Amino acid sequence: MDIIELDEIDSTNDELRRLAEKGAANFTIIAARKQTRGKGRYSRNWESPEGNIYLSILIKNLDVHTAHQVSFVAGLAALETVQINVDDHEVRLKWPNDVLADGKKVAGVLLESASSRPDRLDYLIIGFGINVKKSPDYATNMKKLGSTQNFGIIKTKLVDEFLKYYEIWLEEGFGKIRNLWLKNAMGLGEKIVANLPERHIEGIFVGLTANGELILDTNEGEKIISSGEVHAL
Ligand code: BT5
Repeated sequence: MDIIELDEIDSTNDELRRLAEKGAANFTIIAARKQTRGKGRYSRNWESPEGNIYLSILIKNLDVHTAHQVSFVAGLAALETVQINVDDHEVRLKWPNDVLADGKKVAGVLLESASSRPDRLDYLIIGFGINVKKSPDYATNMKKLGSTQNFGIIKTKLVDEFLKYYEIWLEEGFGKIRNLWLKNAMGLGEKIVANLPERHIEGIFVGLTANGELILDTNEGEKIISSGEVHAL
């Protein structure tokens, strides 16, 4: 798979959106050495100095009802990528798709989409930020975790792992992806808190629904969380 390599860009997601609007092909991939306006979810900032991976993949014409499941496909790919060479550390997925090593964030994924019809997405952009050599103080990176892997190999691995899990999703369905994801989940069976815009909900993280929502067992029964932030208690 070819990767369009850029030295610097505002955001690989934004650049890929611009390319998509001009008709870029399915599975166009772009990567940049650094970003000047890297983005997280909810318009948050993603620190993007040179030395890390910033890579976005374009997928066109997905079913609008299942497209968000690709978020778990992407999480698994990021997890496998971070895990090369960092065996002595606990690398886990945090819902919906952060990768944490020893409890600190080492990678994040941002999904963005566009649709002009009710049933299909025109496209989905999957943006990966993987801290290879640099990270904010509160986070971590692969080098700190002992990885000596070559940058190019890590990038190729990320794309290969994404395509591998994407194929599994297409052929075996979300159930398989969900199970793989849960095997690597942080806090399963433990008490966590979900921060929603209007309130916080505490409960035991018991699993994911058939659609990837978080299931919390709370004092008021089972609650289904479809978006937001979760933290260990
Ligand atoms: C994410 O958002 O984790 C998604 C990050 C996706 C970044 C990629 S890079 C390629 C593509 N192009 C883009 O412009 N974005 C994508 P979220 O869960 O909202 O986490 C954001 C929060 O993580 C921030 O508010 C900070 O607290 C923290 N943070 C910022 N930069 C970080 C970094 N480099 N490493 C770890 N944590 C970081």
